[in-house]
Amino acid sequence: MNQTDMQQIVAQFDIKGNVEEIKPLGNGLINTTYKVVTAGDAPDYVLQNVNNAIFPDVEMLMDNIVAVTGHIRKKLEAANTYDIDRKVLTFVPAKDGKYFYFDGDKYWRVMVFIPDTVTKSGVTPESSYIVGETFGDFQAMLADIPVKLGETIKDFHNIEFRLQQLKEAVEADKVGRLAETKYIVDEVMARAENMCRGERLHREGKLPKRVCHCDTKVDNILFDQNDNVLCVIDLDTVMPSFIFSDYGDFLRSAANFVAEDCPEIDKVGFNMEVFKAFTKGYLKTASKFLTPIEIENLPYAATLFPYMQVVRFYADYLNGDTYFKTQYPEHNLVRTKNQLALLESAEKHLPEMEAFIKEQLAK
Ligand code: GN1
Ligand code: MG
Repeated sequence: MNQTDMQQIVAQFDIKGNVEEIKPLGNGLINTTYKVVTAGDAPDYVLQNVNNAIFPDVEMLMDNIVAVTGHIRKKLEAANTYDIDRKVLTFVPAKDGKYFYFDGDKYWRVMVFIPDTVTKSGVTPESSYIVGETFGDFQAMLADIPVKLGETIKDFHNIEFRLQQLKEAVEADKVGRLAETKYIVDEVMARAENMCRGERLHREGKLPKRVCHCDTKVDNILFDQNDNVLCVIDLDTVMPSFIFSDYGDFLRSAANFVAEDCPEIDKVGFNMEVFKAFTKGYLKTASKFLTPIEIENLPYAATLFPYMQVVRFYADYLNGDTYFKTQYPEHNLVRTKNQLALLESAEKHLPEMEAFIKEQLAK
């Protein structure tokens, strides 16, 4: 797409100032992002093309995001917070009042660019503590949002649904990969009943769904230049889920000693230092609204997400790699084995996790 086409898209939105330049920004894997530089004192903007193949209902997605950012803004205003425009994202409506513009092919949205920020990837115990605190606070601010959000990806973190998808993949065995890897099915099935605990508790009315971020990584936080947290970004997967989503998925990605696709499976392991720091930060901000059942099941959540990723990666492997991008034929199998090893390691640490959480709450 050339500058003139992009300028025309930006012109559909209610922005201030004259556009000088539109250039690529960041390196997201799902959406495509640009920075819109304006002349003089007007703010700069972020223009984003929302991946409609992954997010089928962009209108619902933007309704969610506008509700969530609006609610957070009100909370920050009520608390007399300083510098609010740097602590929550601000989306700009299109000229027709909608928060997106469809050009006949792609969906676009615009938000105000927050200057002088830093993003990080990778974690240390210190950054895990901050991320725990930040996501706990994010959930706490949204605990009383008055609207019901939509599910931007239906059944995204529903393990019963993910197991059903795996069963279908096993039955179809589309590309003949089952025979050699069948032990993985046994590993999955042996744990299935226990892992569906969250869905069961929900049906029994004992476990609520709350607004969760559902992609909790340190990369999804903006920091200022002095390492203070400004705000949570990448809100496309914000939707109703068990709080386990944010707690468990962060640990899955951050508390592994190696990357999720590291083929040296003997190096995989659950890092209790990261677990402790993250949990400490999370409980600091989240324990005020969590129920006893939610707290009691945090260690379960730390095992649920490696388990869910085993189920999703393995199903994709059996289906012939149609969902997750792969760089070589066995990539999804390597990821599956890696996450299975992480699951086993986390399971061994369950008693230690439980003891740590009790100790924190007693303080
Ligand atoms: C995908 O795109 P990324 O890496 O943020 C996936 C997550 C998985 C993750 C595993 C929309 O997230 O659910 O946990 O890969 N996102 C979607 O690497 O399916
Ligand atoms: Mg993401």
